[in-house]
Amino acid sequence: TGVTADAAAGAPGQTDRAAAAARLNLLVPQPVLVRPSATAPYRITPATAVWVPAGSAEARAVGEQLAGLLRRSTGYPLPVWEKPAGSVAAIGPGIELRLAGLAGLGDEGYQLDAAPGGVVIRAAAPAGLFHGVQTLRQLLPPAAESDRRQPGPWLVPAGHVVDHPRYAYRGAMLDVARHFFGVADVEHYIDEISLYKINYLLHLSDDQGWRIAIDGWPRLASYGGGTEVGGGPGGYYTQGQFRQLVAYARAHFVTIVPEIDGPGHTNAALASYAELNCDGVAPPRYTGIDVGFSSLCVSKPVTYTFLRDVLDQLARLSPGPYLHIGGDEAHSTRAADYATFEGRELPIVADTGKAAMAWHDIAKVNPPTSTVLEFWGTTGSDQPTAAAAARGNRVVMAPANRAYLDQKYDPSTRLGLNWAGYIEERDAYDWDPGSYLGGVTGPSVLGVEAPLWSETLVTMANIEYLAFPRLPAIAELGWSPRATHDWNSFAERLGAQGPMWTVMGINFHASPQVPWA
Ligand code: TNX
Repeated sequence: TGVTADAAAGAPGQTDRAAAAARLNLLVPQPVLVRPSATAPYRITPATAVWVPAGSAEARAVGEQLAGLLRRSTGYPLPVWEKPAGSVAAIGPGIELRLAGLAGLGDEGYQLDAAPGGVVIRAAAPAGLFHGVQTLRQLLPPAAESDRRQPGPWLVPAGHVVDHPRYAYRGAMLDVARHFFGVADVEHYIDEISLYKINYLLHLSDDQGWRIAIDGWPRLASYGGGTEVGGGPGGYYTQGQFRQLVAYARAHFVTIVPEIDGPGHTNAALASYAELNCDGVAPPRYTGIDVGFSSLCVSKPVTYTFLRDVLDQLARLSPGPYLHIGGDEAHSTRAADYATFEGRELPIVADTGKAAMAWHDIAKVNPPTSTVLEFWGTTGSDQPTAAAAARGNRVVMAPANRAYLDQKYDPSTRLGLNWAGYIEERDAYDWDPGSYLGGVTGPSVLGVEAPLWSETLVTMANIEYLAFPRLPAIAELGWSPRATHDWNSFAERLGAQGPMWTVMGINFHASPQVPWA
């Protein structure tokens, strides 16, 4: 009996059950522990409810997201009900999200149990419930992700999953400066990255565009935001729109880390305000793809007034712990000036109450140990970064020849650049953020990031083509225990994501290295 015949008969058959059981071993990122059980699967039916703990608006919102998603494809009512506080009795039939302390799983960890009577996801905090729900989405048939009613049956394989992240920081920087992407696109990307338990995002300014309205400096957005690579119209977020993005990210347990790059990568700001230039002359706006030609004026007091205004406002708009201040490729700033500049900017960040994040170029000025360094190099050694790690700075690993989503897969890839090399799926997966960089191991590693620079990207489909399937590889490096690292296992589990991406309309690169289901 095939899937269609089973579904038509109304009862799940052997094929559906076997497919469900298989899905338990096809998760990305691989959980810490997966134990299948021999019992029948749980079947979502018209009687299924989603239960949430009383008194947590955040947990309730996670339940509403799940119910909303599954109502579209199942056509079932899937009401969201609060479970009375203190009640321990089994309830059902349903999917229960339960807030409960679980030793050693942290705020992002969760435990998922599926049995014929229902599914329970337990976590210490709403973030863990959210991540557990992402796992549940992969346990259901791909058709569950459809926005139209599908036949089912909706089987969740019986089993036990215990899970928590290897690293706290799992980023997916999106460059909205080289080409501007509006709120709807960024929200769509948040949907896609959060399915893989990515939790940090966003690059907001560069030579080609300034993308956030700043009170007191209106020309940054209105003029500096008014173009992009290739000369298109560009755009920017009002502070209201930025708040909307922050809230949307937060509802997906993603933290926005706004990046305002400096002293280089600043032509859009320099073009907007003549006084920011040492010679007092504003350069024209820039729509090419060179790097390293612009610099804020290190000696002028107005430079720091400008930075304080920008960073103060961004700090108030962003609830996360970090402000990213760039610091990369300052080829037009003399070394002594670079040190002076960072020596003035880092205390401004500290005054906002946030910790600074910066590209690892900043390691050479001995930033305070609270500064998180983002490593974008392509070799396994960098003396200043290793020295900073030895002093106590933490490092996010984004080696360009492994983690840069903007690099081409191979010479035939039409989008992207190739200065760091070609990155096929296995290159993106087969490295260890915990030992890649000499002297930066163990607790020095805060996590990973998969930057997506947008020099060549114009549409959401362009973004998806470079991010999928490499983003899930970096997500797994950031989440899964090192002991589970195995290319063959990953390739098979990744291949099983294909049908779901097709249902979701994700324009992915069908890497020839992956056995697509
Ligand atoms: C280098 S690596 C950059 C970006 C470019 C990218 C293109 C780094 C911190 N800066 O400005 O967009 O290469 O791949």
